[in-house]
Amino acid sequence: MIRLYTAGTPNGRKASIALEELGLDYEVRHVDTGKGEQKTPEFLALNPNHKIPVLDDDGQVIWESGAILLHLGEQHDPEDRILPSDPRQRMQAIQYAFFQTGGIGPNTGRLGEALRKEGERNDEMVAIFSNEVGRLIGVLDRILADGRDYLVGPYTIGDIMHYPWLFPIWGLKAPQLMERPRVVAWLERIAARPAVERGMGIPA
Ligand SMILES: N[C@@H](CCC(=O)N[C@@H](CS)C(=O)NCC(=O)O)C(=O)O
Repeated sequence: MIRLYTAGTPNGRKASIALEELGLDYEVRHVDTGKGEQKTPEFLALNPNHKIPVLDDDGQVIWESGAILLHLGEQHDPEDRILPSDPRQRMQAIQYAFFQTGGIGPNTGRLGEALRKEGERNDEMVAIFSNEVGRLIGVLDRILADGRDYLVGPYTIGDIMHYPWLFPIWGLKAPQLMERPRVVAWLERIAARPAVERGMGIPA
């Protein structure tokens, strides 16, 4: 029995995309972070860091989106749909997952916060995070420059980790992204996957 505690945010969607790619049966528990449901004693018993996503896989509780995707790849992916069994490719997939959690994730998150601060918008912070997001998109562009379809070559957790964070930047047609046609083409390939479309819609 797999249960996903999630919300309609980029980190939550990484987990639902991975579950959909693997075709697993799972129950969705919507955690309303706007109402503070992630800070209830029940939720804190699952994740002391009060954040979604959390996965309960038959009693094993896992938090941190990267750890959840790695667990799903290791335990539920006999056909290498998200985590290659080839050791070199597997390590590269893990590398790109780490790269996302230390790169695009926090910097896009902080950029969003700096932009949302109405009346007290900190232009210096906006510039710092915006430049860093642009630089990281440039790194992705360099990785894709040899014509590979996905970050490792085959589609992996490394792509899944990045997509939901880049999706809103793509939607805004931000120049840092639109000036990188290789990165846009990579996002289009990911977007065309039916499991990605389903995963992005969870929770409904
Ligand atoms: N490093 C965590 C970040 C998770 C995270 O930031 N979740 C946000 C939603 S996208 C959240 O639950 N925020 C509620 C809170 O901080 O109280 C991961 O990758 O899972």
